[in-house]
Amino acid sequence: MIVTNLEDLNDTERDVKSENWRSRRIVLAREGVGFSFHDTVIYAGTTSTFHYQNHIEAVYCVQGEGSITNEETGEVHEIRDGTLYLLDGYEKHTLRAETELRMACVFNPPVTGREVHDENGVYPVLTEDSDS
Ligand code: 9YT
Repeated sequence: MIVTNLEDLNDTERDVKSENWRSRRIVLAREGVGFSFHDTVIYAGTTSTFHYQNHIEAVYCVQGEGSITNEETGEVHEIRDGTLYLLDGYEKHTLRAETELRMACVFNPPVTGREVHDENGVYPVLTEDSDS
C-alpha cells in the first residue's frame, strides 16, 4: 500500500508547474499500476489547448468554474464542481478557467512524470526505461 499527501509533493519532481497550470503527479508509471493520478490546478483567467494523442484521460472537477471546447466538433461544455470529462477519443480540447479550477486527472497509459506539453499540447509516450 502507498499512502501519500499532496503537501509532501510540493516542490518535488512530482510538482510540475507551467504558465497556466500546476500539477502534482501523485501516482506515476513507476508505481506500476497502469494509470497515473494527478491533482491539477488551472489558473483563473487562462485558456489552454491540449491534445493527448497517446493517452486516455479522465478529468474530474472538484472546484471552480470554466468550460471545455471539443476542438473537433466545436461543442462547448460548462465545467464546475462535480463535472467529469473523459477524453476517450484523443480529442483536441481547449480549457477555459473562469475561476481557478481544481481537477483530479487520471491518465492511461500512465504519465512517467517527465512529460511536458509541446507546442501542440501533446505528451509523448515515455516509458520508465526510455532516455528522453
Ligand atoms: C486538466 C488536464 O489536462 N490535466 C492534465 C494533467 C496535467 N496537465 C499534468 O499533470 O501534466
